[in-house]
Amino acid sequence: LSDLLQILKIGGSVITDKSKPMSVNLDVINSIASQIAKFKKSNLLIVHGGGSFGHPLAKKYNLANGLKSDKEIISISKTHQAMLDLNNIIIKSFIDKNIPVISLSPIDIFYTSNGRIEKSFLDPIKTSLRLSLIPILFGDTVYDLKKGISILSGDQLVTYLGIKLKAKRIILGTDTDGLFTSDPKHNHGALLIEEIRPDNYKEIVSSFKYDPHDKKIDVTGGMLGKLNELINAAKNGIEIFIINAKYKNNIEKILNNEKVKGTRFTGWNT
Ligand code: IP8
Repeated sequence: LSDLLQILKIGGSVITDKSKPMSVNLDVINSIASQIAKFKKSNLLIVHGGGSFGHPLAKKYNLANGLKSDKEIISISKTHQAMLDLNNIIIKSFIDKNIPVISLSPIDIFYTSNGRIEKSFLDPIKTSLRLSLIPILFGDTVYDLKKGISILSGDQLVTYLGIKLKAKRIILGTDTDGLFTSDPKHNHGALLIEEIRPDNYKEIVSSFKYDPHDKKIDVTGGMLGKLNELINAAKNGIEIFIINAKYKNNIEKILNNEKVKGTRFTGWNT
């Protein structure tokens, strides 16, 4: 069962409008739901990002760096609730299309230590998958053994779950056509990196720099953070794709193993 598991992450910039706090791209959410509704096999797990729901609040209260004073306790409630609100919109859209999803909150499942997952209780995820439900998790506020509170990104989640649940593939649906040599939205000379393999990944990682545009509202590390998480999963033999989830039927195609423009990590064992 588990060797066929596919994990799909839907980026916050796909499903929300990052320029406006608390705004969703409902057309995109509904389109992704319709595409997933056509995917008839089970063994799918979905994670979504925070976009304009989680990130502005997490940044305002600096939650990724822990809790500074007891007065800020309410910021945890607000940030987690913002993620539940976004999750609820997605869950509703999926259930409207008859997709058997189940929402699971990471704050109930994971503890981090200095921002990295330290403990987890995966039974609810495993049981959901066994019943052919599609668990939907999200980037979330989580309790941290060292800092009190932290932000667990969807990217860390998918790589951790990919490795623990022995997923076959991880698919990252983003708002660009894959991983580029620089940000294609701000640099016309940016080139698509088509394949990441054992012989070229080190060179690619070291050529990457923090992108100031990306960092502005994204508290969990932007593209470089994403890349480092993914290399970790690729080294465990998981095949990974970064594709544009806003483009037509890309999600449907990739789930069905059809070719889609994007970046592919071949998956290898070191
Ligand atoms: O967008 C972050 O999740 P991400 C979630 O996957 C919050 O990094 C609460 C900011």
